[in-house]
Amino acid sequence: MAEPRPRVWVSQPLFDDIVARLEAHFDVDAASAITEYAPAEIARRLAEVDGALVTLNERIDAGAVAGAPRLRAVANVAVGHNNLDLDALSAAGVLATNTPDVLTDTTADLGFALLMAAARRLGESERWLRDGRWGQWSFSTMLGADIHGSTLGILGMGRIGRGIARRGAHGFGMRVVYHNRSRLPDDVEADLGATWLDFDGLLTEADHLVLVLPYSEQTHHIVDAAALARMKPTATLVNVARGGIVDEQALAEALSSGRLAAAGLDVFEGEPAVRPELLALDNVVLTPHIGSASLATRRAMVSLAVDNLIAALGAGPHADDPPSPINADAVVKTRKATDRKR
Ligand code: 8YV
Repeated sequence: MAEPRPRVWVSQPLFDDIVARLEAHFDVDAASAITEYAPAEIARRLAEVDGALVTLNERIDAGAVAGAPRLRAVANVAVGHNNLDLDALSAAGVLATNTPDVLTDTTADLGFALLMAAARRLGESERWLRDGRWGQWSFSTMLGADIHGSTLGILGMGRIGRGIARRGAHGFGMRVVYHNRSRLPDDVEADLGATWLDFDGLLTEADHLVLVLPYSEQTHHIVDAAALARMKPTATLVNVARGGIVDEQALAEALSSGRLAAAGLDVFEGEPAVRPELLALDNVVLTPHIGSASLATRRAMVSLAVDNLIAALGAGPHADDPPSPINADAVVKTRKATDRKR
């Protein structure tokens, strides 16, 4: 008798034509409407499948995988994977994958757009014009901070950080300084025109500071009241990483007291909720987590996640060799140990 086909769950409506590629290999249960899942519902879905294609909105933790004996792969449609408990997935022998590279430049573009919008007060200017206040114009209306020739600070120098460095150094003649756990090789620094500083040096020297580091326990609220107090009062802060990196209450206070000139935020600690204190401020530009949101890039992300899921479940031309695994080494160890016990 033929083996039953593996079953996969697709948690949200993505691009139907791309998701349809899964059907060549698997029985697919794809959500037809945007859905907010309670943890028990995620566990129930995972219990029935061999693989899942999920977004950042689905938290896959120990509880979610505990009752999912068939589950072998979770493909995240995002490069960040703080929604996945990797230890729990690895311990259960579940391979997790993400979508790096395809979104690097689109997200770097958005980081730069937010930086320019915040420093040059675009949101505030537009609201002012629409409010019919142009008649009150004076020579000091909407004075902002220059981008060109200023010092661009970058916290986290991964792919997106480097994309932002390139835009700043080569496009706007900025001096680029960065802080990262590990320094880049000299030739990469030279190519980017970027100089490593310690965290305090980065805070004090940057005219504009862009956050692009992964979120973890170690980076939770790394930009807190003390860090904000070290920044120039004329500085701009941009966050395109994860909301939890910034203490938003401290940021709102710094922005409203004039301790910090401006901010551009694409990510928030309680997404989709945004703190009322931030919503009330004119000197912060707020966008709803659209870093990777160009049509071409979102399609490329779904396509890569589909390739990952097909390969991770041992099908397709790259069977068992998915393009972007996250926890492959740990999973191999778990699976070997499980095989030994059998
Ligand atoms: C999201 C992101 O994937 O990739 C990431 O880590 O934060 C974004 O690209 C996207 O906003 C969909 O949730």
